[in-house]
Amino acid sequence: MGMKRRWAWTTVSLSLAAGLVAGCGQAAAPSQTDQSQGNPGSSASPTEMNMDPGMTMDQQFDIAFSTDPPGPIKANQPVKLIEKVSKKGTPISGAYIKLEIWKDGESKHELVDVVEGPSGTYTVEKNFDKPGLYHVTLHTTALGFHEMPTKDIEVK
Ligand SMILES: [Cu+2]
Repeated sequence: MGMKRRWAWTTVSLSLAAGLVAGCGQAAAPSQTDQSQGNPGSSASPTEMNMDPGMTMDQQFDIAFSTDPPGPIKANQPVKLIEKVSKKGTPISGAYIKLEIWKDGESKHELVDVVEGPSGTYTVEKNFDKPGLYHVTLHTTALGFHEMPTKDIEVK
């Protein structure tokens, strides 16, 4: 009896964790991703992963990304990363956003919080310590949907 309950609880926990990873795949640390791929228990239902070919990737809201200064961005100088979230021109406040930042070719990914300002604007000040190409994935949850476009930043 007690054994059964424990198993049931474990199953629920696992499926919850799997759901989180599936919803935001790129946010998972590389080591975690490797583990779940090698784990025979994590056979996430394949039907969910299949994209219906007739289904267009309709964007539920719009994301604009810019930097201040606009560029060129120099290493070891603070730069503001600015994300604007809107739908049909109307700013969206209260979005949940994490920026995932990594240098091209490097496995270390950094998750950064943003600060919400007026008019659907979300910013974070960042200091890139080395020149090179960086990628920024804008993990954005708003209106019950998740969008995660990736932008490139060239640091001189
Ligand atoms: Cu995401």
